[in-house]
Amino acid sequence: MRPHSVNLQDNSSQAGLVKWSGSQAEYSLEGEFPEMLFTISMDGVISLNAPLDRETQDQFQISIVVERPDGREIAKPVELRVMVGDANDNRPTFPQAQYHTVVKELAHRGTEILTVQAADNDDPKTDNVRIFYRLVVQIPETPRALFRVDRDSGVISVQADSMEGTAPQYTLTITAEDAKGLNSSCTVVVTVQDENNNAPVFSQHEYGPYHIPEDALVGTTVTAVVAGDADVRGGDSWQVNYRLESGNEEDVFTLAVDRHTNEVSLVLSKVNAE
Ligand SMILES: [Ca+2]
Ligand SMILES: [Ca+2]
Ligand SMILES: [Ca+2]
Ligand SMILES: [Ca+2]
Repeated sequence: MRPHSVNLQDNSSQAGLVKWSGSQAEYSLEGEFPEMLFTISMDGVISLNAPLDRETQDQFQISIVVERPDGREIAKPVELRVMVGDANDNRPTFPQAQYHTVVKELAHRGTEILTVQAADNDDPKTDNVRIFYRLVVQIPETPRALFRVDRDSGVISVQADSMEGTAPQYTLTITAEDAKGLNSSCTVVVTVQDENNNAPVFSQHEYGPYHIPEDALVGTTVTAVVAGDADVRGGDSWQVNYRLESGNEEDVFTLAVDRHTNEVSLVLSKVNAE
């Protein structure tokens, strides 16, 4: 015999399902379900006594056993299949509350920096798990719209033409929303990685003249100058290397660089042995 089929709604506890039209019979239910979830009355009315959860169990096979008061079977048990339809009772959630990623300063528009993916436990065959991503907050706010998130894929990419001159770090809030409006969010911390896009520049084309006393000792500093570099102070792209290009054929001078300030000293390294 084909089982009877009943459709119930996820997350609800509507009652009064089936009435067995029998006479002088005792009813009982058998099957794999939590005790007392389904009960059958003396009239043969099957009741649901607690909310169903499709995400725990999406169908039940129940046998309705009908017996005479003296225990003799009236008929073969009736098979009842209860199907639980999905309700949108799960919001999409991200596996992590916070993500960290890096974007290079010279990254161009469209560069992908991270993909976020939320999961939704509702029925995959329904819109209850159809997820849309949105970037809702960028801190700091300016320059505006540096990044975007693809609505369907969760791919976060650079929206600006250039990241030059931006803040060193941005915090983005991304939401995932299912087609029925349940949502949650995560934050993405984006660190902008400096690149070497600024050459060191001397503030003057020419320094001096400087006068060195005849009796100056080896180690005397003649002068100290600095070439400014607009890359991030202290980073590799900011460190300046100097060399004496000409005029020091006799090795009279050496250079000493202060790594903390980029300042270079011209130091007397040889004195004239008369
Ligand atoms: Ca559900
Ligand atoms: Ca959902
Ligand atoms: Ca730079
Ligand atoms: Ca530089």
